[in-house]
Amino acid sequence: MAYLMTPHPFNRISVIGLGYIGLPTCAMFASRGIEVIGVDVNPHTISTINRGEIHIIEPDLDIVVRSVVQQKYLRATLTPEPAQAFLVAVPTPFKEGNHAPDLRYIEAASKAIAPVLESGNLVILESTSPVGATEAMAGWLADARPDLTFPQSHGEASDIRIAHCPERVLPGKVMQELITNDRVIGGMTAKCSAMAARLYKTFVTGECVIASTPRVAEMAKLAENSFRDVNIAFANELSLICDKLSIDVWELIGLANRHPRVNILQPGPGVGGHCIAVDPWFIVSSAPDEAKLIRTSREVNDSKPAWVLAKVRDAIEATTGNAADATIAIYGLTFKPDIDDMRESPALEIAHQLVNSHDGNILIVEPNIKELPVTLQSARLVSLDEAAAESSIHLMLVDHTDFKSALPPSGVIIDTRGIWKANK
Ligand code: SAJ
Repeated sequence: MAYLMTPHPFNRISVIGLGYIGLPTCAMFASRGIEVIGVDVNPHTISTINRGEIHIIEPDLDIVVRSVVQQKYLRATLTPEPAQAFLVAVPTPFKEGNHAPDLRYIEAASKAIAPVLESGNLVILESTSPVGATEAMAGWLADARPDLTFPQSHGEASDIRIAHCPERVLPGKVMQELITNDRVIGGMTAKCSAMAARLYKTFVTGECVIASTPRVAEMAKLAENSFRDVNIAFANELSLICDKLSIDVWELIGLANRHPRVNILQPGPGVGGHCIAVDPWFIVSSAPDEAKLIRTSREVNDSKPAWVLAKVRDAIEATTGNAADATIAIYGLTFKPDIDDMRESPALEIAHQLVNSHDGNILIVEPNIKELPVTLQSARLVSLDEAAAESSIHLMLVDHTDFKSALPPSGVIIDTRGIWKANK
């Protein structure tokens, strides 16, 4: 009996936005033999990728990108080209001042791909988005292409299929989690969802779970990151309470977590990154009167850097009458361990404040960067040994693997991650 294989319905797809999510997603599809056109507004990003190189740090991404560019499965360009499916993975920041979501990059991406859309195409919004963003994207596409029909007006009979499928991968484990995590798919109609699920099944081994609407899929992603933010805020609040009551918060959490239904997260200098420090505000912005706990958690986490800075000021006063005599070593600048990403990093914020206010020397140890950001040029990037030998105040901000194996230096230690305590 002849064995008939169903041909893969997608042989050419396009990813708009070649950042921390878009580029790994390109790599995944391309490594499965699909022609991928990556689109970005940054010419440097385009030329880097077309040389088979990458402009971000993410384990194993470089190997895959080099291979798929060499084999001509992945090509990057500034101008969108026709494809069967378009995945939009552009930033969704909030507006300065009021934390309202800023959808300008989704709008720009919609307007950029609209001219090349063809009947039968699928458009997926992957960017973490406020509730209603997928419908807004559908509106921008429809406005630009009155000759095509869209699900909001023509339902299952539409020319174009539209879905939201939020990315949910952990920076540092993107290449693994893209494959194994379940995906939430919220199509504007059942056919939109089915088509999106078929596309992701190209490389996803996790389940592709269909949500009833794009709105619930949008909210699911926001709820996931808010859940984590609220739980980290609980740990950060405990660290303040324990400090006041002269209790070691790390010991406390270790003891409490021995309860079978308790799993307290780790306190730190605050919450960073472009996701957890941002996404809960989208919920607050949509439901300001109801989202009390979510807003307070954001405020608790955002206030932690100021608390750490007060601890440093206390340490300076306790060790020397003259601040200029105190050399401060800062351990870590990134928003979490073993990456180079400093976006929304509380450690970077603390370093900036100290560089701008401290009269003495500041040394910075950050094994994941080769040079300091320009805004920190008056500080010195040094090795762990140099920092330990030359400083009187040691401020541990990021639990990098290199730091965890180092012995605590002598002098005053302000350890926001609880790693040197364990080494004592
Ligand atoms: N943090 C703590 N204590 C903890 C855990 C984390 O202070 O116990 C801090 C980290 O130091 C960091 C921040 O929280 O500053 C966020 O780090 P993270 O590792 O919790 O999360 P992200 O931002 O790297 O990735 C999150 C993930 N979301 C969830 O785990 C619910 C990821 O799955 C999402 O895909 C990603 O956000 C995203 O892109 O939205």
